[in-house]
Amino acid sequence: MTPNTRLASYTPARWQLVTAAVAAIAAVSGSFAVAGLTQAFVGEPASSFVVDTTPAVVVNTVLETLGPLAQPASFLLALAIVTALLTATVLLALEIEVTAEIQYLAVPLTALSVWLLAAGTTGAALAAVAPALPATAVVGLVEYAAAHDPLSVRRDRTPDRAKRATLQAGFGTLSLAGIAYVAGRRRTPDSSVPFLEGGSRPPLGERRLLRAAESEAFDLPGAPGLVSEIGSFYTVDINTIDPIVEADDWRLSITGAVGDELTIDYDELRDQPTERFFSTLRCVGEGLNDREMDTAVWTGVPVSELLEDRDPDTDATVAVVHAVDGYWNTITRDELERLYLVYGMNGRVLPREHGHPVRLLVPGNWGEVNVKWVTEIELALEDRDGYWEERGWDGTGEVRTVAKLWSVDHHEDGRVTVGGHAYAGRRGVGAVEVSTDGGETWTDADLSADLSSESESESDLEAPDVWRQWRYTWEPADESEVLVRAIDGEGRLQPENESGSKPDGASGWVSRTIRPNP
Ligand SMILES: Nc1nc2c(c(=O)[nH]1)N[C@H]1C(S)=C(S)[C@@H](COP(=O)(O)O)O[C@H]1N2
Ligand SMILES: [Mo]
Repeated sequence: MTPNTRLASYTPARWQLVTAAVAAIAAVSGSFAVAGLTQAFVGEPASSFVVDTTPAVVVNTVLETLGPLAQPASFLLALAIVTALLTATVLLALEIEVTAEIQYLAVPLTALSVWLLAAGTTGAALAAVAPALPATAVVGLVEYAAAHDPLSVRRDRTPDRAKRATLQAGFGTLSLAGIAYVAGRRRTPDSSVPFLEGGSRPPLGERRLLRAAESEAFDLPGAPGLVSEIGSFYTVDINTIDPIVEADDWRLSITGAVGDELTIDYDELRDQPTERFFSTLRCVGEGLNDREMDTAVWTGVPVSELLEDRDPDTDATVAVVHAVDGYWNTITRDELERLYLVYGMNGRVLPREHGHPVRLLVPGNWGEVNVKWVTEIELALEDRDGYWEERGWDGTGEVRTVAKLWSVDHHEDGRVTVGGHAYAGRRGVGAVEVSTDGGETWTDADLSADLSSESESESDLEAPDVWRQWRYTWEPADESEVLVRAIDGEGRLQPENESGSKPDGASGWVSRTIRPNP
């Protein structure tokens, strides 16, 4: 068989186009399988291109009309762009082969051009092999099948071998895409969020804290460690689609009853003296044993540093904090003194869903005080209701004490370990007590280390608040009613009386019926 006859069977341009498109989809799939949603994924540069070049007006209109579908839609657009680019690349390779009349020339050309495109746009040379390989395989298989396989072609009603081979490769690629989706999802770290100082790991200070949390944590099946992973850390806000605020565009103004008004941008904030510390967030709206309570290592700047030589009006009793999404909240003067402007979470840049690029953190207070996507701190002489206070909540003060029962582990020998997390804000957790007889008798549970002393606080600010894990193991003779309660660092017992979360947080002791394993 001469190259010419084979190529003749290949001339219908649309089959070249289909082959190229199939190869492009295989490339995107291969890349996703290996890289997941990271910087090394070929879809990533197109995705940031879409985000960067779309004007804010368009973004907002799209957000309004598409609502929660806006994010997947823009991602699909990015995928379409990169698939089109790759298709054009492979098409060019096939075209060159036909023109040069060199059989199989398109195979190495595909390998080279897809790799170049992927490596050039992502900057990840090794990971760029992942899209290049499957694309090359598709082109190679189609060419090979088109050139050989006369027998099966004869049995086939389709006379065009190339068409048949292309369709086969297409089905193969579809299954590849399915597998790639699953594999890539696994590989997508919470960590498509870059590290604070770039590179491939958290900065040293944050790493020290993360390691401390890891080594001190109890292993409680079904419950988080002492630090919650980004991605499983709860999120609560008033938005269907969170705002996108680029670090370069971010400004914070401190206004109102302040001597010198002050505007600071992201770079200036990052030049300020930094602290890194553990702090737990808990939403006032959560049910007693729910999971809207998590802990991270935060990196940020104490606002007191910024205010120091601004001479704020001593009559200013409150500060109203405003955010990009229209959310606002009022904090007291005392809370202002111990407020942080946070830009890092677990050694990474603050993720979008947690307020990128900068949020507030008032350690020890309910979650709603910790305004995300913050834009303005307005010092004021009179108290003002915040967003949730206007809606009947009263959850801006210090958190209530709670012990959660999040983990039940049946051992083979019949013993059971129950465990969870206890939190009491800046009061700290002093003890956790467990009853296995419906509250008749109580025993101290094991407590994980108090991590607050590990926090790195250069200012005089008090070490911020952090939860502790508790666990208790016993051998239930029969069905037991397990109850758990915390005692804060000031010796105060978690209140027993039960109430729902509105307006100021759920109250009561968590209980659970445990049956011995049959
Ligand atoms: N800008 C803004 N900040 C916000 C909110 C919001 O809706 N908008 N929700 C608050 C509430 S009710 C809680 S519990 C915390 C949750 O923070 P997280 O999503 O980082 O866990 O954010 C607070 N900050
Ligand atoms: Mo909340």
